[in-house]
Amino acid sequence: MKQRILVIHGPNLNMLGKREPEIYGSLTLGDINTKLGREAEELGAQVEFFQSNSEGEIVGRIQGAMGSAEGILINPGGYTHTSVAIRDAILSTGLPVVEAHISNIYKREDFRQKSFISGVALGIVSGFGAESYSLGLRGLVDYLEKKAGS
Ligand code: CA2
Repeated sequence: MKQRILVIHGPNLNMLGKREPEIYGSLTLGDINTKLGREAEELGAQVEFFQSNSEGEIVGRIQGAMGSAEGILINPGGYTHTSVAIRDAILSTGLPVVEAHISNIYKREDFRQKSFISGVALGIVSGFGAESYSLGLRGLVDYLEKKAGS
């Protein structure tokens, strides 16, 4: 069975490639999604994309993933460091979640060094630029395939 992965991009990630390329690189969100789509196909998986600047919409989409996705790859953006609601939504679905960050949040400002999401994530990838998403996707699909085969 094809593993269905929901990819969620949090607030401001729609600005990728347009501002702050020294921190977040030059690829746009569209470029990253196209790359992930190709990689998912190579892995025999299927991806669906969602971006929102609104915490409530992200919570809603996570809840909506129950029954329509086997796993979630999420870059919660700034909500990483503030959102009990996104953490609770992840827990409520019971779906495996991989947290991805373009930058290495642990070598940035103190306030970025706390993630509300990591403690409920299957794993996290941080600091590899757009490649963090690709690495996260591979890890998640690998986990789901092993689980399905066991
Ligand atoms: O490194 C990451 O992926 C972050 O999740 C990105 C968030 C930041 O708040 C987290 O601490 C780490 C910010 C996303 C903002 O993206 C922009 C992209 C281009 C221009 C401006 C913002």
